[in-house]
Amino acid sequence: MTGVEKKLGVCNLCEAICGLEITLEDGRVTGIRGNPSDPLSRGHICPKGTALADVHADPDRLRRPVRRVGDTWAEIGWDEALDQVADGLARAINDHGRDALAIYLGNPNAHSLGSLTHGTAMLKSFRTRNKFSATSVDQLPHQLVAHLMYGHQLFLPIPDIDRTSYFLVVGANPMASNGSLMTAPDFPARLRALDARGGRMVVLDPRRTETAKAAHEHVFVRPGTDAHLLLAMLHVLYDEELVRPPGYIEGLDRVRDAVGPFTPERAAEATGVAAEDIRRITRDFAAADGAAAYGRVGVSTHPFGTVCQWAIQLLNLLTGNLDRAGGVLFTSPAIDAVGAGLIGRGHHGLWRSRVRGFPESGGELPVAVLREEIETPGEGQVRALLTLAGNPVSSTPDGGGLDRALAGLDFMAAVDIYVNETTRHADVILPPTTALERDHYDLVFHLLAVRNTARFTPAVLPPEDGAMHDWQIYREIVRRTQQRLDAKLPLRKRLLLQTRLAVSPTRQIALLLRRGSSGVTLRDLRRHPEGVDLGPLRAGQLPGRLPRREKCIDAAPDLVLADLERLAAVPAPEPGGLVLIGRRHQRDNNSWMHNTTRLTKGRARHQLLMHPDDLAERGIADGALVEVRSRVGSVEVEVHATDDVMRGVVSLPHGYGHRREGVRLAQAVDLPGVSINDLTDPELLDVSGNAAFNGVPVEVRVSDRTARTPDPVR
Ligand SMILES: Nc1nc2c(c(=O)[nH]1)N[C@H]1C(S)=C(S)[C@@H](COP(=O)(O)OP(=O)(O)OC[C@H]3O[C@@H](n4cnc5c(=O)[nH]c(N)nc54)[C@H](O)[C@@H]3O)O[C@H]1N2
Ligand SMILES: Nc1nc2c(c(=O)[nH]1)N[C@H]1C(S)=C(S)[C@@H](COP(=O)(O)OP(=O)(O)OC[C@H]3O[C@@H](n4cnc5c(=O)[nH]c(N)nc54)[C@H](O)[C@@H]3O)O[C@H]1N2
Ligand code: SF4
Ligand SMILES: [Mo]
Repeated sequence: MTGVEKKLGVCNLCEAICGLEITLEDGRVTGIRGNPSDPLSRGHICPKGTALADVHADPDRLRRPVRRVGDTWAEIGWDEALDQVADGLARAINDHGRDALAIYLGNPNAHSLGSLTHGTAMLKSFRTRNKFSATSVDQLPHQLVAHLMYGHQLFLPIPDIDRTSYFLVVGANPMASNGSLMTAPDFPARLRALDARGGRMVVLDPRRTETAKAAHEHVFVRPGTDAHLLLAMLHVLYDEELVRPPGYIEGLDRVRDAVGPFTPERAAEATGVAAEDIRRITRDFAAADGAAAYGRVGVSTHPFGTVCQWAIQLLNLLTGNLDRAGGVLFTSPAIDAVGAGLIGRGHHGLWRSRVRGFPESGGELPVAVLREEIETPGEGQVRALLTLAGNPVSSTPDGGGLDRALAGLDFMAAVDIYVNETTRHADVILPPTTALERDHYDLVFHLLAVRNTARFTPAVLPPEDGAMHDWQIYREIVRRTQQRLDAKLPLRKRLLLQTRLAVSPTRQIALLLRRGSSGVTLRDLRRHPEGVDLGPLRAGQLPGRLPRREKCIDAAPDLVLADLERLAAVPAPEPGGLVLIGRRHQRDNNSWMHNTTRLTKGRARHQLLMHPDDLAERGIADGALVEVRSRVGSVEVEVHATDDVMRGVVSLPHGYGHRREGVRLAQAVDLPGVSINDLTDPELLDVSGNAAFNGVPVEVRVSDRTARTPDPVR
């Protein structure tokens, strides 16, 4: 059969969840564009969305399970592969106990329906304390703060950017990232609308980013010091009597006392932001008719991420902007994973990591401790690892150290589609189908979106012959591992689990929609594959919707207040020192998708960005090959002079550095660039356990090796 056909699809690469219109010719994808009738994304698409076709067609992508044989890989059948995985996992557990198995979940799990419905069940079945995920190199502080203040780790207020008149952005670059914990497809259009209605966007960032350039005001802030600035803003609110909190809040006396010592003058010293600017921004924020403060990766992967996210919540709360149109609001998704209890409320400190004694948060340990749990002998040592859509060698602090540790595991399995920096250590890799081949409903990102919508997208392409979906793989791993365990789950639990795993993700969505209060059914969504509009975010829902049993917000969690002492004790930065921050680019996607020319062509963007005066001071020429050294390691990379970074700050993109032995990503290994996480430090953690990637002390000097011809930049 031949012919041209158009189908509606969805992009699952970032949190913007754009609706797509996909052209198929003879079953091959020949075109992808944004779907203008999607009520949320309204036709938006970015270059990565178009590259979804390349993932599907990628010759590097694994299509059959593979087993490592020495330095090479052999394709094997599913049955054999799944048995080998179950053998390896069960052996570790039977011989050394449940905690001998560690699991790491990467970012794409949040973007796959099957992983959300079936992955969680699989994890529970292993009952290991060594559970890790990208959460602890990303948004853990948000979850901990939401858990402590509101009573649920994912009860997160979303900036109402379509109605706000003052958008304060701290450490986020939505012009490149398309928004995070704020699903906001076509951020540029939303920003133009804000501007047209006379609103302002103010950005606090150590780099003059794409977002900073589009803002009404950009203020440089020294990396890692934002907590001082945000606390000083709270201080000003009290000092100038601008506080007007709602009635359903407790602990405000303690907040006022706690922020007392954090004056704008003290903040100016720490952050480099003038005290008068801090006062002015605070006054403007408090006076605005609908203001939203928003902080993301820049103040999450941060030494005081939890304090920062708490202070941002309080900025919104104390100025009356929580639960108010134009402020920050809670979504009302058709499937309310929070309200319905699909996701647990969260907890902290129920157990601790074996070696460093770091508390768990929400059932996970900080991935920064994974390496020592593998390398330190003794009862409870990690012997086997299962990674699910994750690349911790590239994504976690001291990835280079973890890389070496993985080589010492008894057994490793990966559910992944590539042989990359991490999965090259696996004994077996199980590759699931990819985005275009599976049904999708966004359980996570509707929950975090700036507008209430619902959309179900049936698979655009049939699975390739003999392929398995991730949820089918998980189901089989559970079944086969349980069979082999000496200490199986109790029969009742096992039956319950099997019943749950037997129901397909799509069927689960149908049931969950029926349980929700939107009135939308799966049939409705099948009839409207472009998506259904459920209206703008709603104001005035509190305190009724608060998950906390007291129906009251805790403004002063002990854990956060105690961390202010740690903040107060931080010594002043070394004069003339350099600190490292990361960055994202519109055409990069974390640590993968570097093997498509569609995204990598054009000017190089892997360089270390450094201020011209900092270069001059060290006698380094623009374009030189430099050595960047931290406590943990060193890398060599070309430097690019730019005053887009503040003095004392250098920046490397995250997700680069594919030239490791055995990586099978044909184009990516030729891409210049190094891994920033060969420099980041697992000792630098927020109180939540989140990695503090921002503000890592480094030294930069000319490399001993002769510089290669510098790549042209931007
Ligand atoms: N220094 C520094 N480090 C960072 C960050 C930073 O800003 N700076 N950012 C952090 C953040 S926010 C995040 S989210 C993490 C991400 O860290 P990770 O989640 O560990 O890494 P990703 O790069 O998202 O890797 C995704 C993996 O999933 C595989 N994959 C892709 N699609 C599929 C699929 O459909 N199914 C399966 N099974 N596998 C698939 C890819 O091959 C790859 O191995 O990195 C963090 N690390
Ligand atoms: N194109 C593209 N889009 C993506 C991704 C991608 O890899 N590429 N990844 C997706 C993922 S997993 C995530 S989590 C989101 C992240 O989404 P964002 O948080 O919007 O993205 P980042 O570019 O990491 O923005 C962090 C900003 O914080 C700044 N910063 C660094 N240190 C500090 C500091 O100490 N203080 C302050 N105030 N700012 C600081 C950085 O300069 C940067 O501009 O993006 C998602 N979208
Ligand atoms: S902004 Fe780009 S990567 Fe993100 S969902 Fe839309 S098309 Fe995909
Ligand atoms: Mo992320």
